[in-house]
Amino acid sequence: MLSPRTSPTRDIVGLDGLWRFALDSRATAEPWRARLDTPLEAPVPASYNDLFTDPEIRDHVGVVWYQREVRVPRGWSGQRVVLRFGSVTHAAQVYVDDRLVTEHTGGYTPFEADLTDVVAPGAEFRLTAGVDNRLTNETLPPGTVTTGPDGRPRQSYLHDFYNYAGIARPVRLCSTPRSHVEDITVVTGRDGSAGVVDYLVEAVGGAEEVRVRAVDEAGATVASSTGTEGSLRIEDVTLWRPGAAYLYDLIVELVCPDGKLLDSYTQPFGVRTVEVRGTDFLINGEPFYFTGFGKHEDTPVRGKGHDDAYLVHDFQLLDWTGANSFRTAHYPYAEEVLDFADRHGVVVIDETAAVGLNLGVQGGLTGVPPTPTFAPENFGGVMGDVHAQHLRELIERDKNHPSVVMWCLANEPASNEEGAREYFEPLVELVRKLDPTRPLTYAAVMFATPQNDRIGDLFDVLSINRYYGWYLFTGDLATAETYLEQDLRGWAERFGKPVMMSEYGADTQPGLHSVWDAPWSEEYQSDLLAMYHRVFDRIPAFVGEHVWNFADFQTSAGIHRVDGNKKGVFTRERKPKSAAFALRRRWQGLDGRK
Ligand code: GCB
Repeated sequence: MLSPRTSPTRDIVGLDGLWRFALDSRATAEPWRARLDTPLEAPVPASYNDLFTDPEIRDHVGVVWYQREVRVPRGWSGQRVVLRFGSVTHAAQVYVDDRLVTEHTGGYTPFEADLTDVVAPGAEFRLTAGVDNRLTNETLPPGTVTTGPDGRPRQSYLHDFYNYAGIARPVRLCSTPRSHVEDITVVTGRDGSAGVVDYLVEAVGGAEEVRVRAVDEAGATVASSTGTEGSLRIEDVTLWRPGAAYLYDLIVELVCPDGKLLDSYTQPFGVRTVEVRGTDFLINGEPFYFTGFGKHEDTPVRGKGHDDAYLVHDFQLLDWTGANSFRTAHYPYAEEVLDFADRHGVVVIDETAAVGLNLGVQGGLTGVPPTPTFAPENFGGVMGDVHAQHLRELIERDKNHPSVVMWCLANEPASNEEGAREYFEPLVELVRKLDPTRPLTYAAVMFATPQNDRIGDLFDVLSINRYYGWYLFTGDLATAETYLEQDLRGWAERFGKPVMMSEYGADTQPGLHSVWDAPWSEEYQSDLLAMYHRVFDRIPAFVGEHVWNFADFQTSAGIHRVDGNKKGVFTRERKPKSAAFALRRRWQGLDGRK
């Protein structure tokens, strides 16, 4: 599925703005059949939870309705008309007037409905979307809905970030010609100083010719070809490098035998290679060391709604700290984020929404699950198929982004439990088939040790989440340092693969200071990070450090969280804590290390 882009043959009408909004419990039956009778309006894109003061809306479990009118441009006659949602969290039912036009489950990937035969150019239609936020043991992330004593549904889940829901990414009405480019896949390599660009075009329509050309940033055509499949050679190629992005455009045209242009689509791409060799992570054949963060899509009021102002500011702060990369913890981020990373040379580890495949977390620090995680009644049943579908949609969406250098299949799965290998083996096989070019990883939970992990050998890079000095040995950094080093050396020795820290950090209340190792103080956060860095620098197989988290973020209510998770080195409003300056000194090389 291609990202919506205008071209000489394609138009887009943005449908963002205020839509009518109502809880299902307050709407009439089959609310898509008429104008939604509600005093409320909700912005798109945004999560709906924090917009209203009514607690029933914030904590709602189930379906809500969004509705607006849409007019199809008059000039679109003879065109194919496609409605596209960037994401709906977590499941959607979409109606055009009285008709169901599409359904989709999975809260962080796009979906489309072909409306060509349903709507008419120049005419208006009523667009209604039902949005379901329920998480079950057949969704990713998973969760459980129970009924409280008062008969109300209650949602619980196994991850700590708040279950924001709604239409969180842009909605667009797009026109394409009926004969059109449906999909493009670009894979790049190098041959000496030349770039080799293998492309595959999927076209729908008649027997028209496919013309392909690569254009550089100055607008010069540097290579061209014809046919749905082929290889372009760019002499003296300018590589896409971390910190020094360079993008070419692949212009794909469908042309009639008489020379008439039927469709045109421009796919940006970067020429770069990614490879794991021994214990090195190589980009363009050069060792790359990840510095950066696990992030979240999370801002005040908007929740997980995409926001270009926060996008720009967050990337400014990444650059300011000297971060060269981030992980899309714990779900695929908006396409706008990856496009920006492509243009600005920021490296991305792209993660699925598979967070919480671990019942051990219910056992607290013991990690003992109440029932086995991969038992058929838990995640050993249909979840594997659900997970496979999430991976297909992720790779289909993100395969052409040069910024994406690795797929992360899951965060903190129960990789130490029986059944983990049987669960992950087919998924790893699937991803390697869909994309043989990118390395694979998963983020290992603290209960998974170098001794009991069952899946590390299936992957290319070992990403380790650890909280020594926070959840374990709280306030005792000396003991934490000993255990951390032993643990990380264990992973490096057992697997002989690159190891990176995918999470480490400490909750920190800005403004709290101490001369001692006092958890929650700004000094403790900085000292804990410095302790981890000493250990990393002693382990040769180490390829990166991603602090948890870039910024404070909202969580569900709990006695160990005060208005959310405070492990950010920036506050939720993006103000720096002391640790941000300490990281900047290390990552910008101001401490003399570089
Ligand atoms: C983890 C999770 C992350 C949490 C973090 C924490 O291991 O991967 O989602 O937010 O710990 O702060 O507890």
